[in-house]
Amino acid sequence: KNKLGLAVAQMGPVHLSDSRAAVVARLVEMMREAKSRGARLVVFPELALTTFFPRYWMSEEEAQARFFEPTMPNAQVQPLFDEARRLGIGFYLGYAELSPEGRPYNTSILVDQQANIVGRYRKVHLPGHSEHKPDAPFQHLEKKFFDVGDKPWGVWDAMGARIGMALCNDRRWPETWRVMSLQSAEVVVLGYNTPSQNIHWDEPVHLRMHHHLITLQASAYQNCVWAAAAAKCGREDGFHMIGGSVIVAPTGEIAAQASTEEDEVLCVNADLDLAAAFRKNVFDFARHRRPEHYGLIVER
Ligand code: ING
Repeated sequence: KNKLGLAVAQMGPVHLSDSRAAVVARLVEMMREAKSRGARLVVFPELALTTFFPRYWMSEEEAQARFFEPTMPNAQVQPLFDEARRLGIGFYLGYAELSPEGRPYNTSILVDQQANIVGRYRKVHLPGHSEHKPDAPFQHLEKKFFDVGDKPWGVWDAMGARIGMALCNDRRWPETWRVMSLQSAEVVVLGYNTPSQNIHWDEPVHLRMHHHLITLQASAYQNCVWAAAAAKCGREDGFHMIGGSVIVAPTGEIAAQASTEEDEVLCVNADLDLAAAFRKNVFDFARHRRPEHYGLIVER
């Protein structure tokens, strides 16, 4: 059996007053629990090292000075890399990246069981706005603080599986998933920070969780992949974000789901062969896809 011990480490709130050292200690604690429960890969959230700072108006210079990582790894996160190597467990980590060229990205990395960075992804779908909305209860300034990613979604051979990475809003777009399943991804891992309140219209709060779950379940099924999604959630300095971290099977069924809005580890012994039946029949891309009729999707 082709099995992958797959864990999601959901994070509770990270407040403005929380140091990176305190945050990394929480990540190390959850990495240990994931390992003890048989995980070979643990998924941490988007922007895991800091509070969700795009909710605050500030200059790009201030944001970069306070919330971005100029190098990865660095002194603050080194304990996480050291623990990963000691335990022999791989991980996905979301953080705010200052690239070597000095460009700001909302980034995730895939780190293998020897603590080598084997993959890097820079968020393509940046939600929110770039102008100040002084009347809004909070901002969502990803379009101000981050550049659009410079590469499409990739898939890497690591931890004995073909692993694709995405970030938060990406999960709402079918193209994200198809680009990875066309590269034969077996597992898609992603972190998210999803405010429960919509600042644009009075959206019923239950819809946040509903859309989050149907998106992951449909996408996992339609692309024959395991999906592992890690929230950073709860009230960060009073601003609420949804939990609902999940591991979804290629059947579209939820295999594990968080029940708190705090630090919580989910772990599933994912059978990677489960997707084979769907790839061989319903979603045999070679036999059934008709790209000659899909052109509109990539037009502007
Ligand atoms: N957060 C939210 C997300 O896509 C959002 C923003 C929520 C956009 C709901 C549209 C609807 O989950 C991030 N960080 O992308």
